[in-house]
Amino acid sequence: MKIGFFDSGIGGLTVLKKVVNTFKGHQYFYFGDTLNVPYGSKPIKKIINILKELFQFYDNLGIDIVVSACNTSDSIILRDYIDMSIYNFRYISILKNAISQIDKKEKVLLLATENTVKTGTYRELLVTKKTKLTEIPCPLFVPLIEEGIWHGPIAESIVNFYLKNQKEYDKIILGCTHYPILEKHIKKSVKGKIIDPADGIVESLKSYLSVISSPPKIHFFVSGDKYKFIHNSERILGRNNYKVQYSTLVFGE
Ligand code: DGN
Repeated sequence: MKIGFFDSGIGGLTVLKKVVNTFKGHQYFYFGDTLNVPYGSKPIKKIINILKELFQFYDNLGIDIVVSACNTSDSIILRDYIDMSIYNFRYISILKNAISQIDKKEKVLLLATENTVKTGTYRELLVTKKTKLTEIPCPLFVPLIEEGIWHGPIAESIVNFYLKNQKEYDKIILGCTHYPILEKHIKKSVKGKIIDPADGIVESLKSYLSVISSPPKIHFFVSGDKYKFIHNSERILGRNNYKVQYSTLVFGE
């Protein structure tokens, strides 16, 4: 099968990694919009235009399943700004797969981008669970991660800046696909069970994908600096683990 992913940058690779490691030998496509990262503070109209062009491109490629590896985009898409019924692929929402891991009446902390929090989509989806929700936008996390600063005192102090003096939660949703990269620091700053929505995505995909033992093929499309992306993606996915191809592609110009 052909499975497409998208994110503003390298964050969605945390989702891709879990999917590829589970289902292996399919054909994977990943769009990392590093020219326009971060989406968290971009005008929503700009993100919508980029996504519409990307979805048409994926549809033309004959992609079977498109996985949202970007909470910010998904929180906009679920608001019906884009008519998803015109595309032939199945769309997998990351927010819905995060919510599926939350139980009723839990005390939940949502860490996400400014735009994700602003859309209120998580808030609305959680209403049925009657949770006690606290939302913290963490706008410095994405630029930090895109710069490759994942460990050490700078990463630690930025995480601490947003999360100090937090009480204990039942669940902490990593509501941005970049954030699992800082999980070690987040765990030190605030107590609660970490929820990575990517785990829900892997579960959902079990209904559509079989495990194929042959090596996976991944085609990366990157809008910004290709070599910076390759360096970061090798740090996340490992080197030489997959057959990979990189192309430059820009949407929303
Ligand atoms: N990784 C994305 C998300 O899950 O929201 C977007 C991050 C960003 O561009 N700010």
